[in-house]
Amino acid sequence: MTRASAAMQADAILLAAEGEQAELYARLLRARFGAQRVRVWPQQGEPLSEIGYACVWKAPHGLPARCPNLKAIFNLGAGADHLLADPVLPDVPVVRAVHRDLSMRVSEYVVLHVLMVHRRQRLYAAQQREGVWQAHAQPGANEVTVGIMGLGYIGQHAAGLLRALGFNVVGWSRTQKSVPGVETFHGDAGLDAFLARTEILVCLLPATPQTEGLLNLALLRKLRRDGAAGGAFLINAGRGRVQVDADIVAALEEGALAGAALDVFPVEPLPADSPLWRHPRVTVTPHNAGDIAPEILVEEIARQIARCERGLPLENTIDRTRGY
Ligand code: NDP
Ligand code: OXD
Repeated sequence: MTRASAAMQADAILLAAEGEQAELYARLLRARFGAQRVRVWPQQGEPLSEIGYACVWKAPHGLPARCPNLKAIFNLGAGADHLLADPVLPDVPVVRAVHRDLSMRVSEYVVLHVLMVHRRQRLYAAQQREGVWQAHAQPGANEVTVGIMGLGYIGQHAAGLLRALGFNVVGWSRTQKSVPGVETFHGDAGLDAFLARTEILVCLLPATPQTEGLLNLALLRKLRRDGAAGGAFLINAGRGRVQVDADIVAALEEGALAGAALDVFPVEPLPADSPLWRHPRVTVTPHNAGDIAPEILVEEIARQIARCERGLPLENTIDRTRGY
């Protein structure tokens, strides 16, 4: 068999996923494609030359390179930073998770924490613990500005929901974007103006060499503190490597930040000795702002494999030069 025909015939699917959903993915893939066609890491056995497609989430680096006839890699999430860090990643299309279901779930997290800030929920919870009945002035959502960093698929979805609740929404992206009802800024040149307008900063950026460490003390000091929100707040549901944990703590201590809700961290799980765990104005969640429903993603993968087999280009592929 020639190399080209071996590649054509390779249609087995490798699943290499970390986490509690790995077994569910294995069941769903077997049900959708047939047990014969699905190999589950680390029991996949050899030869890997039969593998045409790999479905991965935090898989060991080097594994895709062992599949000589790979046609595409499906990342089981939106952010592909772990996969792209594989130094020997084969030069095949990498498809990431893009679906309204995922955007909705991450947007729920964003809206939840924007409203927690806006409705002073931390203050009322403290009052309840003390049996204190006291109302505080409540501004309208239209008096508060939420700034979204990352106006991609998820950022634009969250922006639409926040607009529907009446918030002023501004957004920042790498390239110029036009989003209905949202004042947009882009690039280094637009960053300071975006920050000066923003009271509640929502980060929905991918981790790339350009975004690494962006949420540092110098940046947090540029947020608007004297608006109706009563201070500046940070919500990060993008990637942990975009933030500098020690700088967030410093910003909280000096008053540049009034509070933070963090779903992602440079080191996950968040180390037990991190001061963020116990900080009274920080909410920590275990990187679960949004996972796409595996049933939906497996159907998406099936749709894309069918495209690939008809010779059509794959959708939602990562641009490796941009890094997302
Ligand atoms: P997209 O790729 O659709 O959007 C990324 C956005 O970030 C784009 O607007 C892009 O700008 C912008 N961006 C990238 N680099 C820069 C930069 N250097 N400067 C300014 N803006 C930049 O991604 P999604 O919206 O689908 O997802 C966003 C991220 O959310 C994912 O990468 C993932 O890391 C994270 N995520 C986290 C989850 C969680 O559970 N916490 C769940 C799902 C996703 P431009 O529009 O110009 O390209
Ligand atoms: C993702 C995630 O990128 O869950 O999808 O973090």
